[in-house]
Amino acid sequence: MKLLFLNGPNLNMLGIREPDIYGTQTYTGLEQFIRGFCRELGITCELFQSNHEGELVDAIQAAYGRVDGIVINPAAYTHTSVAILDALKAVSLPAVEVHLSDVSAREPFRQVSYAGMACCKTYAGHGFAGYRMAAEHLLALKNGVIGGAEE
Ligand code: CA2
Repeated sequence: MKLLFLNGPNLNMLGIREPDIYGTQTYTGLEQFIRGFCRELGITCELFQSNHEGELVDAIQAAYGRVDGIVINPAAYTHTSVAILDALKAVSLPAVEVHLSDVSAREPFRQVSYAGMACCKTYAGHGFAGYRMAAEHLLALKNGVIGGAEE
């Protein structure tokens, strides 16, 4: 089981500002957290963060035929990027959307998720734990414990 973890713009700034919304841990802390639970779950992981929409699209395309699934926090591009939505649709890999904060309880512009339209599941408001929940969901999907049409 190999998963690609993608993080979008400004997530490299975690822990530096807005700790009330995004917590106090840094992006390096998030990387360590992801690598830690992947080791525990027997998942091979690739991590990529970019502040550039096209680089995220490139990373999704490059995942085609190489990984079993994608965990993506597109950050602000969640709410704007048809390009990321199209890339996720193009590779047709199982994908799960993650948000550190509970976007459903924030500003109206955060209620729309383009990327989410190509994802089989969304975890929002669970902080770092959402990434693990997403990986466990993709693992269960691969192992046939749950079905793809479940939600
Ligand atoms: O809750 C999430 O994970 C978000 O994807 C985070 C994005 C935001 O635009 C989405 O609506 C929800 C923001 C990324 C991180 O932004 C920071 C801003 C200041 C300091 C640290 C991080």
